[in-house]
Amino acid sequence: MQRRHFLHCSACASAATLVGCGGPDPLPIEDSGPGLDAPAFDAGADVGQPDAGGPDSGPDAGPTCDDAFAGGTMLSVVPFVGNERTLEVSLGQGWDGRLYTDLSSVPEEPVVPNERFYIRTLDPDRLDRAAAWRIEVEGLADAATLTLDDVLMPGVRDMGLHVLECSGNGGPSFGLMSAARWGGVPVMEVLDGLSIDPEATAVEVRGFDDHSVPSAGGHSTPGAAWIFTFEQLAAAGAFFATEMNGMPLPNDHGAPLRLYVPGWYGCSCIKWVNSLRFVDATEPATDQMREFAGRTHQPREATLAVDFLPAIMDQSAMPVRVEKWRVDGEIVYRVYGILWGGSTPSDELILGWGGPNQQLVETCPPQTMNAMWTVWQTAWRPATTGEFSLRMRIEDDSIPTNRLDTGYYARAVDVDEV
Ligand SMILES: Nc1nc2c(c(=O)[nH]1)N[C@H]1C(S)=C(S)[C@@H](COP(=O)(O)O)O[C@H]1N2
Ligand SMILES: [Mo]
Repeated sequence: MQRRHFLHCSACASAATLVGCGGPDPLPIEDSGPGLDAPAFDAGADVGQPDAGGPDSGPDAGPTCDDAFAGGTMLSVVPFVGNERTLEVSLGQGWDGRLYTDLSSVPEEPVVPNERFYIRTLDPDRLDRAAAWRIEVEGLADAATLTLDDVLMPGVRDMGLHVLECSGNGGPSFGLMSAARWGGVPVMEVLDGLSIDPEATAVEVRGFDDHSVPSAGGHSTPGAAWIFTFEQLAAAGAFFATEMNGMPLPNDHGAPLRLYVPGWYGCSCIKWVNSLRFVDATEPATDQMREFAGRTHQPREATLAVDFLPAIMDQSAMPVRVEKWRVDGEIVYRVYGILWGGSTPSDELILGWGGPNQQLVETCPPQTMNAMWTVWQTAWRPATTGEFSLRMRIEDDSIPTNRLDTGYYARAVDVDEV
């Protein structure tokens, strides 16, 4: 297995610039771009990536991909078996309100526009938006009421590109996962402005969570709150977000203020934040932490907040789109996917499709940071027709990939022609 022309393939140029590896951002992030509505059915040398004209596509861009698809024709997109919901309209109400992002467009558009960003729990109908927003400081601290101006005092700034995944993102409904550029204020700066008692070790961040329509079957329990030690917040670079993709935070995503904890699952990223309660190590875990204990892979015996592990996303990967191509009279499948999460990420990523069948995929830019997802792709030539489960694996065994290794992110495709 060779690692050829990594960093230079055209599909990678936009992702590279988006994570800041390749000069100015060629994609205005508000622009929804051509996405899959305008697929490159007849690809020329550039394989139809929409970033032509970007800084990496000029004559000085160095060698381009020795592309397995150059001169070929894309015949179709091969649907995943047991296809996920990708409606991109909000469904349900209140706690059960959902919008599933169509992940197949991530290779063209790694930053998801606000109106397509996944939603888990819609804007609470009982939230009074006419009243001034207040954040109560409670517990082991001098009681105070913060207004948005207090919280924002040090100044809202760019907090970078980050992927968010619901811990309940899972087949067949992959799509509770998106990435955006966030703006806000680091949590630790806000805490620095408060008088916190010396015995406090952690803070419970609570959000408004009152909806008139209960969750069907009691699936979601009321009360959105997560407890973090100060060290956890500092280490993750947690921030209070007020902007998303250069726009004010949308109501469904927690306006006017949400917590964002880079690298942690979405369930810890409390929306509509209205209370900061300081606690010590005797504090029990919140209802929300218990509701999501299984999905955030907590030890069974965890009852106190301090017994909970950081709800981080281990490094994971999944195919997001499979295309069928004809190149030089031969059928070749083009598999695109994403790679994200982990604190010591590796880009040695392997696609397996049953038995001993496996090959290294091209990941670029190398996933040296865990904040944003990375796009990978590979030319896949299954030997026979039939249904195949495409399963990713990280080569380096020292990297924790428990969820990935259970087959959680495997996607099946039906190959009708080889
Ligand atoms: N107040 C409140 N915050 C919340 C939730 C909620 O139900 N209420 N859901 C959490 C869950 S489970 C997820 S995955 C993320 C989803 O954020 P998004 O809808 O902006 O994508 O918000 C989190 N914050
Ligand atoms: Mo979630």
